[in-house]
Amino acid sequence: MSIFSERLEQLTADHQTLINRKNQPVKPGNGIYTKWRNPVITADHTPLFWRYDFDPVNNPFLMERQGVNAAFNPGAIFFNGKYCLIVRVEGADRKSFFAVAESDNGVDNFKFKDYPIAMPETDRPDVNVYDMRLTCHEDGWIYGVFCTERKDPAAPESDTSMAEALCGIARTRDLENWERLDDLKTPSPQQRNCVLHPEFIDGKYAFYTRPQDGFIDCGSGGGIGFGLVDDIQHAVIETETIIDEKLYHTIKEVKNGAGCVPIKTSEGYLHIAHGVRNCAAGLRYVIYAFMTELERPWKVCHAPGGALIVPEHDERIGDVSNVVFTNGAIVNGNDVKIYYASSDTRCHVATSTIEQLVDYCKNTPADALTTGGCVKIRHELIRKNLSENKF
Ligand code: M1P
Repeated sequence: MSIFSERLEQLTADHQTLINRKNQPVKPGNGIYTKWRNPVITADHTPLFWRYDFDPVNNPFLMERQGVNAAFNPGAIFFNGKYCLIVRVEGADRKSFFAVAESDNGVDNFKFKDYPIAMPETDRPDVNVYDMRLTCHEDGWIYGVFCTERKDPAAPESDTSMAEALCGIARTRDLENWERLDDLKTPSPQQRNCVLHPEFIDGKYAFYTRPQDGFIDCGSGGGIGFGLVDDIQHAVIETETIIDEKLYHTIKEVKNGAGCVPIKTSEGYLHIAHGVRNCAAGLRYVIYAFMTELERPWKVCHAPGGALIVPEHDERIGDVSNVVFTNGAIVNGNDVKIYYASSDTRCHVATSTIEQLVDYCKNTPADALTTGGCVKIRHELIRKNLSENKF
């Protein structure tokens, strides 16, 4: 058997095994959500025909010609009866692109469509695009709001790393054909982690934003912002208000950013976001939740302290270690599937219900912001449990 044939057989068998592998919930979990054992998507899930040239004459060693480095930070939507993830696929060349992967049950057997999305560009070509949030808007379109990154035009010639992040906007009706709209303009020089609210507010489009002064450091950006837009084709936010600020000695001490599209519940909008703090090992990204009022989705009404999801076990390691990040969730009836990525490398799912997540938001104590305050709250819980003779 030739090297080519032998490798082809093995690669195909391994890929089939991976795609068809059944997933399992990790029990008992924490009662808030259930993590699932296997990542739902990894770089290895991308089709072999994206990576290998299958011509034995041109490629006798069946080498990988166009490697895929990572598959992470998926936007999510339930579309045509399928759980669809629009995954940030990162090539070996560091450039990310979007690609749709579908599953019947949302927890395993995700399969990529044959072609990645060829996202149309504006007059300023994107150097990199990533982290799409998908909003089914009441205007009838599906919007994809994502980060578009280009070299900072203000960068001195010697600086080959200064970048500019802005919010790109595109819309579709079928997840295949996309119409690119103008990038969002805001008072801030840079934007990342923008999310389009699914409903009009006072007849306007509403965005959650994350103003930032620099590409990495959000500086005076302050936290998750909110602003209104008249014309989605030429979107401009004149006034940006911080609705969930970064805070000293919390899980969002350095920065935070909106995650999935807010989930409407009878008790308010449920937001699942990310918070970042600094430590000797570098930045640590965790996922947290909060709720805003139904009538005023910019007003926080429940803010449980601490993190909802943290990187654990293998999740802690990857290209950018110690990171969990979410930009997509799918709601089906009461069931919620939270898609999150670990360490900028792979995608996972955690399953929960609206009931559980609302309970979590309403009944988890807020961060007391001091050790004394936190111990007091914990004492109350212990006293209650012991006095009721539960143990
Ligand atoms: O590397 C961790 C994350 O960093 C960025 O998030 P933020 O804008 O809050 O710093 C994003 O680039 C995200 O893609 C990445 O996962």
